[in-house]
Amino acid sequence: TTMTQTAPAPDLDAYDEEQVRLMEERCILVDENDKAYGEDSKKTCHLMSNIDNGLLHRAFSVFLFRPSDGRLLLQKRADEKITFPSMWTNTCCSHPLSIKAELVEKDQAGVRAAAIRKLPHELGIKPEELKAEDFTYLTRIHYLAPSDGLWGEHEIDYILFCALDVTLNLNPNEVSAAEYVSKDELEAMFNDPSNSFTPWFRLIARDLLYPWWDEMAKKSREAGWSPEKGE
Ligand code: DMA
Ligand code: MN
Repeated sequence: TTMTQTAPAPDLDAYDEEQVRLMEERCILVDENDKAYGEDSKKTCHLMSNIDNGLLHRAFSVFLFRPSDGRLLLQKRADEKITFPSMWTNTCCSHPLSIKAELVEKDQAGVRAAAIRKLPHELGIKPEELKAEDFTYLTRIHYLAPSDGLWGEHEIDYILFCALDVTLNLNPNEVSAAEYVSKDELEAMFNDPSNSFTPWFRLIARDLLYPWWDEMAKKSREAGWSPEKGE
């Protein structure tokens, strides 16, 4: 391909063993039009040296709302995460992998399958509580964000919303805390300088979240729920 040579792998001994293992996952490489052209390791995809050479991969971000009160489920990333550790972010983010089921593009089937794989892995939600059609696909965003000098993100990120009651059983290697928040509670968190947030969550909150949150609440009201309790 035209891609320039990727950098040599850094020494990962300083990081959490399980998170290092997950760096061997195979991400889907895409061009700026989200056309898939290959695969490479999660490690290769998230090294800033490769991102600086244009390496781009496919990802997803789930925003899950509690139907009874319209609150959004946030997670705090575990201290063990190699990229963006210990930051508050949306419900769940990860990557569809370069495997048959997660490469399917029609109706975003691959991304939905990846969400149904990762919500249980990170938050302990039972797979039988999740169906592909529970997710509303909003849009894709292309963004680049450094984490530290070594690591970063450069993705085409599929945004998925859902309103669903779920049971939580956090995986401490992935998530150190989870909280349902109203808009006011989220604003208060943003205004508290002791909290840090992932750059993509800040971006989506700024550009996309609130109108859709209102839309979600309206649909919930029509279905007989009472989201205003969460305001
Ligand atoms: C990557 O999330 C995806 C986005 C949209 C930033 P992540 O770092 O949480 O991935 P994973 O859970 O697979 O480590
Ligand atoms: Mn990524």
